[in-house]
Amino acid sequence: MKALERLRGIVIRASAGNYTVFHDGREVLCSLRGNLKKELVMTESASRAPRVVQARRKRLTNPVAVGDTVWFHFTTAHQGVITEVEPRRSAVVRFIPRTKEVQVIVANIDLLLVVFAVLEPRLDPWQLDRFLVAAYANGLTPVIIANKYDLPIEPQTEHHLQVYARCGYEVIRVSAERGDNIDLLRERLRSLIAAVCGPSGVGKSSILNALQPGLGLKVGQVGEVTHKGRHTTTLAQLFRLGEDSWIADTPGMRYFELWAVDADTIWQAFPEIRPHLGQCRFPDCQHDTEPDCAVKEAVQATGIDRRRYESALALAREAAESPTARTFA
Ligand SMILES: Nc1nc2c(ncn2[C@@H]2O[C@H](COP(=O)(O)OP(=O)(O)OP(=O)(O)O)[C@@H](O)[C@H]2O)c(=O)[nH]1
Ligand SMILES: [Mg+2]
Ligand SMILES: [Zn+2]
Repeated sequence: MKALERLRGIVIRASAGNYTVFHDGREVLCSLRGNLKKELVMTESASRAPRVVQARRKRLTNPVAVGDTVWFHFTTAHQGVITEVEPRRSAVVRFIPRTKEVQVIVANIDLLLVVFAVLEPRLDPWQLDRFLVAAYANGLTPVIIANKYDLPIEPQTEHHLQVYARCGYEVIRVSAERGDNIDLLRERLRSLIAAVCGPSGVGKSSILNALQPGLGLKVGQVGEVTHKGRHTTTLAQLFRLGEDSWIADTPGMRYFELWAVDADTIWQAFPEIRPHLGQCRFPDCQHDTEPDCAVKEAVQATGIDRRRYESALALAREAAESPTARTFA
């Protein structure tokens, strides 16, 4: 018999020990080599993202996740077994309080598309800030997608979008319905793995459908209302866009649960505030009522948006009060 050929692929679906691996234009249903699970827990990759580091200290429920690059070999004409998992570049993880385990929702995401509508529902910058902090804590690069650009834009919303752009965030304005900037977005995603997140009803599924006609995701249906007290079994799934781009639809990511994110990390998550950190009179300055606070001075003296500062302050307070599991969006 011919020696088993090792092949490389990407996990696009995972459920109950079965992994769909995409390789050379086809899907191969794979299982895991017997003791791989144990080994992987020991050798989880060394990413510097705060949450990934935290994740390595906790037990992982799923050592192989959607988005992982794996090596496998065929066991039958259509099925295979995964023998190796490459180290992760990033991981979106979720903490399950009941079992104290960590679940990787999706691995190796290059970009996180934070989708909001300009109207219906109106863009809520406080909520958007939470997603952006969550992206930072997960070590992900966010891109703000302002959808429903076919609807009238209120001056306040336009103002918020300009503030985000000034802070250095990439903002792409699209209309899934009319097709505005969908080609531009598709180009932006080329050769990358992206995931969408954002509140319900903003048009995430509509954008995926517009990017990839024929995908046929259900639109206009409000998804599961809450994840409280349990975790859904539905994890991410990767959809292929064109030749070499992938986009994850991640049901769990409407609700970011941030855990073990401390106040410092929250302040650092604000790129316009970051350069002013570490310069306050008190090393443990909360940037609130303390005298000689470099952050507050910067808010007075530079163009830092006051609402963004207040948003950071509120999130940092929240983090200080309940340092463990919190629902984060
Ligand atoms: N006017 C307008 N409506 C849109 C646009 N994109 C989506 N919609 C509508 O917004 C509603 C919600 O769209 P979905 O794509 O289901 O939103 P979603 O973000 O996937 O929502 P969940 O799955 O509940 O998280 C639907 O009625 C869409 O037809 C757009 O660009 N313009
Ligand atoms: Mg949807
Ligand atoms: Zn300060």
